[in-house]
Amino acid sequence: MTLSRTVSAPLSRNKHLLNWVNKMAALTRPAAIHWVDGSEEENEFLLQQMVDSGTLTRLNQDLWPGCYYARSDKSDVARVEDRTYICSLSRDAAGPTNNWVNPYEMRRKLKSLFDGAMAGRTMYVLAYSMGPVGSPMSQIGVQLTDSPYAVVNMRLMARIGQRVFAEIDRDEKRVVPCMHTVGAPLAPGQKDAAWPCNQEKYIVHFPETREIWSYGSGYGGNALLGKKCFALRIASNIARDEGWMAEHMLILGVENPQGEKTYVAAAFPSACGKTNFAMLIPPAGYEGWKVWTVGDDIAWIKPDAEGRLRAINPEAGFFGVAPGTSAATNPNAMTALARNSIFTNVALTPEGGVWWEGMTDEPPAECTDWQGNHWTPAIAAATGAKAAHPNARFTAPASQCPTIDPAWEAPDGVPISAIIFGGRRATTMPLVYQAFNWSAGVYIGATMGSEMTAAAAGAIGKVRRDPMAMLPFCGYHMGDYFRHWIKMQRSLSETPRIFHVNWFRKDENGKFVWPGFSENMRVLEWIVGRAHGRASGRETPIGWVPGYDDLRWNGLDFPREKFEKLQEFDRSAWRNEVLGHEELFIELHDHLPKEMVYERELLICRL
Ligand code: TSX
Ligand code: MN
Repeated sequence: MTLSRTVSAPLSRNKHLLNWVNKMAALTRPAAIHWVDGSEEENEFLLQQMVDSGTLTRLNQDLWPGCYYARSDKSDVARVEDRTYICSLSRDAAGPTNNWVNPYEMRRKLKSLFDGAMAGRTMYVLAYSMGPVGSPMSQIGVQLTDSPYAVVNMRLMARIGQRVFAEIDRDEKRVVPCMHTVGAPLAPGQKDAAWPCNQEKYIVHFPETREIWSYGSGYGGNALLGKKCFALRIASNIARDEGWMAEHMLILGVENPQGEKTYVAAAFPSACGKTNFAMLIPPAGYEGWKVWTVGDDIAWIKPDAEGRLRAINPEAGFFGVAPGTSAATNPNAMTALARNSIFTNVALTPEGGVWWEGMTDEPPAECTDWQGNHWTPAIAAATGAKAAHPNARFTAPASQCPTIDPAWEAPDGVPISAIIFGGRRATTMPLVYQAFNWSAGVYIGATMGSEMTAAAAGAIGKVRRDPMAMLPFCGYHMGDYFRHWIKMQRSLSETPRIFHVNWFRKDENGKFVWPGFSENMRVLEWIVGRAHGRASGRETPIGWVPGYDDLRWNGLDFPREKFEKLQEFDRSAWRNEVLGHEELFIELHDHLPKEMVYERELLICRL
């Protein structure tokens, strides 16, 4: 192997790690190997190198200090679910909701794809910890990547570098090996693309050997392997084997005026405003109340010695959807992303700033859109061109969120008193209801879903089931995953209470009935009250619901009749709803825990 540049000295003495790095370098044949130490100077060096190569634009530092901008290839803009594989030994272990390929066959394929794939590039050896370094709930990965963009983003999303190598060397901790290449080797003298990638993409997980191989993409969840690939798909397998839970959930803390703090975790399908909810600001009428943010996307939840669930956010940053994020919808996110952030596929303004649809009421007079084209509001009106891609992202340090919880890096996590499921539903689902018990709550999570919007493929108004918001992220059979949820109760002295919310119910004119956003605090207060056994509720066939007088209404003019409409239980709509549950269950039937069948029967009887 010939290396045109100095190989930086290995930062670990772990011989398994060194052997693996050498073996993978021999396979992918990079021009250099760079062990990522995670320092400020190294970060500056990588950023400058990407500015020079045209991958990044340095934003106007007076407006956006420490911020950079990237435009991806137009074919590399999102996770690729149809190219995502769970390669367990048996197809049955992956289940019908995952793409499966025989692991031996897939290894052969990957070996040929990765053969010489890093030629002409630097291979970065990126050690990262999901969760605070040294926490008993944390897990370590090492990503070998030829994407400096992935390195600088992972630096914001995880704890990386020297301190993680030290952790690996300290107690020979098991490490998840993660291979990543953009799949664009460079011949000598060949000019690089601003966003190198390959039209062919593979996002591959080997759950038994706890490995990740990602080929052909530099974008988000395809390339930042600590996030969806490790913290959800691989971690869900580890969690199932070890008796804990890796969930697609935000974590927030509600502090009341007495200083009592209650933590909840919540799972929503996409386009429900999960990040906004994680950073909620209490409305008028809630003086003395505070909502603290622990995480906006992933929760690792484990029973402690007392049998209570405790959760950590395994991430260190937010990789949020930019369009729709504004000072009106989420001022905390706007503060978090105002400095030291990376923007991908938003629009670039002539002043060297960024903009996206929904950021301000008034669009800029002109800008460069996410594909590098000239954009004006007139062009947009005539052609429908979007300045920012709908999946444009900001990568921002969690520490910069004004409401970041003082305990967000607590090694033992925070105690979880309630779990919230939700979906985007125009009908049927009330604003809020509480499950009768743990297994009824698991049933609610297992059957949750969102109605298709115009953007998604499929009939508008049809409910797309997304169990626990884990459909694209559960690394094994979904029926076994439900069983694991059911079984968790046995290791708990007290189960968190389980709720379902729906901010999106519409009236007969197609208008949202609930104002949402900050006003969701009123629902959150009831949930916290119920979790502590103080708030009252009424029994209905689907669960416990608040009456009008069970919510706080000061600061909001929301009439009783409107609330009754929002909470209305429609028996015939629910009969239809239960039929929809069956569709998913049929697919999973041979792995479905009997509790799911019983819960369904009980629900039908009550209807
Ligand atoms: O994020 C949202 N949340 C959660 C906030 C904590 N959104 C944005 C949608 C998807 C990314 C919402 N949209 C919410 C919501 O609670 N509710 C709605 C629907 C809605 C939209 C506009 C209004 C009201 C409701 N406007 C007025 O009432 C004026
Ligand atoms: Mn997510």
